[in-house]
Amino acid sequence: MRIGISCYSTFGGSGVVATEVGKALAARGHEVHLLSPSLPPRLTGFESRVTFHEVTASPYPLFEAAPFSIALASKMADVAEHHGLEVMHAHYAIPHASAALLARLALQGRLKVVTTLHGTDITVVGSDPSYLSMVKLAIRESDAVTSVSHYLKEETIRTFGLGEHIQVIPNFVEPPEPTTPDCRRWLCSDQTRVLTHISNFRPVKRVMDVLKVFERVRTRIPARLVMVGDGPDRNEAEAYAREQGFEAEVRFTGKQLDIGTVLACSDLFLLPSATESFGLAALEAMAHGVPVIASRVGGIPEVIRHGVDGFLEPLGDVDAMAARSLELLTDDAKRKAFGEAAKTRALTTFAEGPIVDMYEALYEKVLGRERKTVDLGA
Ligand code: GMT
Repeated sequence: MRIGISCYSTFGGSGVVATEVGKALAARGHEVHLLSPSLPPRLTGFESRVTFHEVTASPYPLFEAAPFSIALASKMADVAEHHGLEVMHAHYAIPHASAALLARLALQGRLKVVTTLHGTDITVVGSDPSYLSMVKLAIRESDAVTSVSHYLKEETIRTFGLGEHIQVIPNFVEPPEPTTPDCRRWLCSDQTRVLTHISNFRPVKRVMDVLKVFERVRTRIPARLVMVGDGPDRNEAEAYAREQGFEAEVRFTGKQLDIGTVLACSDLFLLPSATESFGLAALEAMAHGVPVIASRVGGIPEVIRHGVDGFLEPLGDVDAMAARSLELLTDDAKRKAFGEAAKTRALTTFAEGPIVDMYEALYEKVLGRERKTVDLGA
């Protein structure tokens, strides 16, 4: 098949999933065209069947803001026309799905549109009156719609009153590359426990809760906190660590491409989000054998089993999260058992192969074809 994939190029999970789906499809012999405002962070190496198309909205004095959605729709239509794309897979409803529908219109229906809902496009920004009608249109008019968790499907139906046809296709993770746990050396001694958080530091991630959990843990055991990522709440978090006098125990790394090395050095992952449709960062931690302490919200319980791969506590309950953190950090055998369970779950239930099979089968379904075996030599 010739497939277009449209996504954001930021470090967020939707761009990660879109890029990994594209790479996996290309490895199966499909021709993949990735459209994004800039090179997605996970598209680092040369992939022989992946072509990248940068989407740029040209400025013009009349425009108050360059219309990215129109530039994206135009690029989708051009790439589909010139490369004979059959399917455009839009990752994140706003504006990828509505742009894909416009491209389909421009091509008089000669392009199928598959939309994947990732989370905040429904739960946070999607229900904002300035986007709501277009998100509804995307859910109603796409040839197929997927969501990354059952929670997100239910939330879509609850918010928009439609979406019974949505197919749940969860996110996936690949087995981690072998890494040497080098960062332990710059972080701490072997007796010191390492807690990690990775996110875009937006309010929904509640990074202050991460700091407050760590603050409680550090008074009981030697510990370090690694904060990976960047975003609006980073300054407040850094200031809090300084004001409370534990800034030397917290390392803010900023955005990192190599999260594998950080996770390989971690004993525990913290994800106290206000909402999370899935929690891809937690799944990546689990794949590295790192247990997770998270809030019991959204789709997180579909990923992390309470008392098996980690612990889920009420939203904002930093005392409970700290107590659970200490429970695992002070008991090596328990932490190892949780880490092993987490790894097994990540690499079996959320293994790449069967999940990419689901996307492949869905494309074939919208194209009205029977399932075919792809010849890798083609
Ligand atoms: O978490 C974010 O704010 C970024 C967002 C994105 O689109 O990249 O993440 C969402 O999609 C991820 C991939 O499907 C999910 O793992 C995240 O849980 C989801 N974020 C939220 O629901 C807050």
